[in-house]
Amino acid sequence: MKKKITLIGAGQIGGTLAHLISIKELGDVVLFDVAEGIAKGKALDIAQSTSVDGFNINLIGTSNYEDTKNSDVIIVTAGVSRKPGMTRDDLLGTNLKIIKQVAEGIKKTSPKAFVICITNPLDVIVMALQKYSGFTTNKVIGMAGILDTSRFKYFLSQELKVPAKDINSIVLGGHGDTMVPMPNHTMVKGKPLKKLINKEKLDLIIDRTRKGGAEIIKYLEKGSAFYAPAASGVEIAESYIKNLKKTLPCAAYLNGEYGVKNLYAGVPVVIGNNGVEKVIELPLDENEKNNFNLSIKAVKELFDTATKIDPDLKK
Ligand code: TXD
Repeated sequence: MKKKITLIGAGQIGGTLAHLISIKELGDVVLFDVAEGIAKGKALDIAQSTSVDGFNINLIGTSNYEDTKNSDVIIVTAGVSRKPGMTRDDLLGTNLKIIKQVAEGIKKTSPKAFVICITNPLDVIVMALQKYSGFTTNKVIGMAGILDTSRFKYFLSQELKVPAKDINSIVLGGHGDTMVPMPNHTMVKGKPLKKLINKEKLDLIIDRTRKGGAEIIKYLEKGSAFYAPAASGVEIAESYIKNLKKTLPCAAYLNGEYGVKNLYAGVPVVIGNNGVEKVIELPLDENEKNNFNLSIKAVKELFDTATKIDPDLKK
């Protein structure tokens, strides 16, 4: 049985997701957007590459939730993105309203879906999406850690002149300036990173990783990163659909793990056909623990701001 994958938001990331999912033949694609023409136009454009790329899936574009009915996977990118000089947190008010509409749409039509949220500010928006939809916490997850880790690995690979795929690493915490790259949990071709790089260079790379999104926004002037974010979202969807049980850094619901309760934040999780199957607790040293806790504090504060904007989130 072919899977049905709905992409809510057919903008830069939504369109790229549709293309990658088609090429990988992960399932039939429904591109949904309030701007109906964009959804229809992109779906038709990708569909017209079927014979060139040889994939066998259907694509449609729509602005009607009925067309998304009984989706297996939903990836949400609906919302506004940052302009130069803005932080992710500046998007909160607008994107909360949009996410409320999205949650209402998908809970009526696809109550059994696995939902991957990409919209910023990520950790708070994914938590709002879970609360507004009422879906179980194992079925709602946020994508950010895969992207942040991939950026960290890329910058390291350039510095150390090794392929990024030879680097094992992880970035934890919230998807903001307080994210926590983990040099102690980074191995390069089986060797500990700290033996291969001096502190000064490592600090520069950590800083560049934290500001990885802003660097691209500055170049683009209009819009934010979309190729790497889309590739990262697809990795989660694929692990769920094919039950690969990959361990991936994602914004997941924490219920006591890492000493955090009732909050979404970036941690390694196992993704299989039950959604989030396990939260992996890495041992953290003092410094890592402090940085992780600072990041959690920032997520909590932003969630408190969100509850002031919409008291429904307190429920
Ligand atoms: O790591 C991560 N999580 C991220 C997140 C990395 C990069 C960008 N990230 C965030 O993803 C970014 O800050 C935005 O909040 C989202 C989507 O980024 P994208 O670049 O795809 O934004 P676009 O191109 O503006 O597309 C958003 C689309 C646009 O076509 C709108 O018409 C649509 O969202 N939109 C809606 N669709 C459905 N329903 C509603 N209500 C709606 N409102 C707007």
